[in-house]
Amino acid sequence: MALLFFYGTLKRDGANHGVLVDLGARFVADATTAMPRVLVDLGPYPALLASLEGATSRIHGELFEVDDEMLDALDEFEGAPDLYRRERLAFRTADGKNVDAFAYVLALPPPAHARHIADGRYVARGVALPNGATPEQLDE
Ligand code: PCA
Repeated sequence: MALLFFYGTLKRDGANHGVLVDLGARFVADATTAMPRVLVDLGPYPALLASLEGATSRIHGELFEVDDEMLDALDEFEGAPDLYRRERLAFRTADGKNVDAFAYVLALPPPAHARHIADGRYVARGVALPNGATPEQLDE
């Protein structure tokens, strides 16, 4: 089993949550990144940046457990490794446990139109992407 943290359109109220449902992912807990990080809105979906520069807040999201065999399908949906790359980071669950999990971090420099989400919470649903995320969706 693999533990993954979702902060964007794959969350339970997100436009692409059906992808997790179809893969049989199991909700584990609400959680935040252990450290402040930078979350930006790219338009169709948000992204956690690799750089810590300008980090103001921990990022809020949800931990899910999936079978290891499902990781390839998730990577493909997220356009990994070109658009996002799956990285192991530290998280804290809502009930105070420290855990490591994978999260999708933007693999590209953020586009100029990226908007900082200073409170670390992506509340939009985002855009449903039946064929997954690609770098081309970020051109504006
Ligand atoms: N999907 C992944 C990364 C960004 C997005 O919209 C997620 O929900 O964590």
